[in-house]
Amino acid sequence: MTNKPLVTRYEDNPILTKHDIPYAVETVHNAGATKYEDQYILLFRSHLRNGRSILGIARSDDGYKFRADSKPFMVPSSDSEFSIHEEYGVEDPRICLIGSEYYITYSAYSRFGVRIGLAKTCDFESVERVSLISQADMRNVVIFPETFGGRYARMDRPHSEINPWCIWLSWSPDLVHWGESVPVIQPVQYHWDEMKIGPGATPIKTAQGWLNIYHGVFPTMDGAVYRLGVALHDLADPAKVLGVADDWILSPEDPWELTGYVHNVVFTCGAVAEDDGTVKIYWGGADSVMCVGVAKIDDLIELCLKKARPPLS
Ligand code: BMA
Repeated sequence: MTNKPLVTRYEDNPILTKHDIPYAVETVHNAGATKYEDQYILLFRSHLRNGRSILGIARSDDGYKFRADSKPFMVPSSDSEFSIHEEYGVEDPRICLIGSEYYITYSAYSRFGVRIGLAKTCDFESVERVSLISQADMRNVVIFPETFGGRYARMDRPHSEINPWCIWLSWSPDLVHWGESVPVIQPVQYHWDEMKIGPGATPIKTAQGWLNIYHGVFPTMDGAVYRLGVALHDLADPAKVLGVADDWILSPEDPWELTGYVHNVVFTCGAVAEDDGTVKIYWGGADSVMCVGVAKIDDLIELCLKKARPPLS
């Protein structure tokens, strides 16, 4: 292995900050990403001045230069089924295209804990809530964009006071009811992700398997450091992990990743695979701004398989 970074940061990072948003927000971070009708879409999280979060939308022709819409895309619901669970805000969306619908999983925060909400849109103009799809406490849910034997699969990350905080995989017949959950990747002691791990971007289908770009956290005397890592899941059975890369692929380095609302954080909720074998990875820097970088998908897969550690050890 050379010292060459696997992810090449875009030279004009950060690509979106609060100064680019036409309404009052304090941060722009942790955006889900996808392509819709030749446009790149970022659904980003913003803290308001009361510390609670809403979701905004920004669009781009090239995946680098984004323009935010004049209004937020999702704010806490006023419909009683959802409002009781979204009182403290909506956070960290992931986008998954299934058929012609874009499904959005997001964290719904309230005095009762954090649950996952499912919403959908077919045009990124209007959005409809479908259901709450987890109990408290759960964060970081990413749905696989295909079914397996007629069932949907998702990766999730239950909270627990009992370590370790693993990545789990659950199954569903209808995207609403989920079960048969199993842990699939576990943090490793004194590794860069020893404190906790969680799903990041919606998995990317490759010939060798599903590429999972996730986040891992290491505790230091100066607080937690959030980094990104990769794992490869079996194409036919995503609960089977073919390899977890021992090394991280991205660590906070740029000034806007090292300091901000929460220091030392790179956190992804979305990536877009391109036809040329590269992937644009989008990440929040220090819970304050949005950044992008490019990696070769084959390099990430090679790291999963050739520099692997056991998924559960
Ligand atoms: C996690 C989540 C993320 C956030 C990260 C770093 O627990 O709250 O939304 O980016 O912490 O603060």
